[in-house]
Amino acid sequence: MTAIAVSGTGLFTPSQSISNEELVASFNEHVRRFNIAQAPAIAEGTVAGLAESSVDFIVKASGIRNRYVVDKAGILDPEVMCPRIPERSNESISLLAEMAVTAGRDALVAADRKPRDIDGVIVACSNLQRPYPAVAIEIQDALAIGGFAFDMNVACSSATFAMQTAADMVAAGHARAILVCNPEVCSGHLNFRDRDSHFIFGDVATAFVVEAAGSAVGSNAWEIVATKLKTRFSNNIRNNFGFLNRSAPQTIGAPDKLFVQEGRKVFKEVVPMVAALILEQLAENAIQPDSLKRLWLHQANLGMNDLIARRVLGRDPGPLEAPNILDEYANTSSAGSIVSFHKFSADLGAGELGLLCSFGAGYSVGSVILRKLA
Ligand code: CO8
Repeated sequence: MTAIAVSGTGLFTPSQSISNEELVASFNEHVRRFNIAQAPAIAEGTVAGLAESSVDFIVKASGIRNRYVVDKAGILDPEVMCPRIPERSNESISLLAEMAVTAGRDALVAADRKPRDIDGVIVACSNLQRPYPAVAIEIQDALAIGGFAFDMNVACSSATFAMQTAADMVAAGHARAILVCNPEVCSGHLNFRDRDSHFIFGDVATAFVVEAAGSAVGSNAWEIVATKLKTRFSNNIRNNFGFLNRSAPQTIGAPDKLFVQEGRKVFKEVVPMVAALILEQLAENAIQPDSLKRLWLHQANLGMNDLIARRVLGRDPGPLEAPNILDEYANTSSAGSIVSFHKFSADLGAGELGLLCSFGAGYSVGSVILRKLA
């Protein structure tokens, strides 16, 4: 079997950000206005009054302190509470493709590759801007890459599932190298009026190049030692937005057409599923957990990551063993573990092992053992 590598990564971070303090101030203003407007119905008991959000709760429950977004003004306006993103003409590059192209160029530079060296583009993310033409084909066109391109979606696990897909295609000889992009405008699908989840997500794009390990020349290239994917159906993270919505017009715009989750159930059910899958994968590859120098985990919740790291390592992780980017980026869905890998992998030495793992809606878990090349 040909050895395959992730030979370079790229990152696009939006220029605007929102702190917890700003987000909570806007949410609480919405609550105040709603409760005043609905005061008679609340007093009668026919409408439930809304409760305020709190910065302390957000930090304690999630570890999130900040998020980057593509439009701050719309999200923070209590009368709007969603990003305002003007439609672009079909002749202009779409927002998702634009973000991915920036991250993709970065990844090509890191891998020391030119577009002519790449034979395929995969966009792997939670929320695609449109059904077709594939955003990946738009990126392929913008970067002047040959070969083929397609979109795929496994929610938060999209990047790791695409890593295995790309690795399989390169190993099978279908492409010399593939650029995988993970553009995530999570703010577009987040219900900023929902107290339980309004703080969870941020926007970002990541990208990485997958090619044969033998030809990888990037200075931070990692051989893919093993991949392991698992899915198990659950309704605990769900979004019912889709093309059939117009066929049931009475529920268009209902809260379930945005991100909805049973956060506590997700926490309880996903932690054991992820820890078991990682331990199984390590055993199958005769790798001791202690040999892993770093865990680049999906960035959904700090408590979840601490627990998973503890179960895998059998002890508390050291400060840099399972790096956290949640505090700055919040949950960026499929891109989160790649952001962590992008920022916290270059310092490791040749031959050292790390593990990249994403998990989320589906449920889905994707785990990749990586070994640093020389
Ligand atoms: N401020 C103050 N108090 C609050 C707030 C708030 N904002 N929200 C809830 N509370 C209160 C509750 O009312 C409750 O009060 P009480 O105890 O009196 O009933 C108390 O705080 C505790 O509430 P929870 O039990 O809900 O709080 P948790 O400790 O469970 O924390 C979390 C909530 C942070 C959501 C946590 O459960 C969590 O992070 N779970 C894991 C979730 C997760 O990982 N999800 C992954 C989904 S992402 C994915 O797969 C991709 C989807 C596609 C992306 C879409 C883009 C938008």
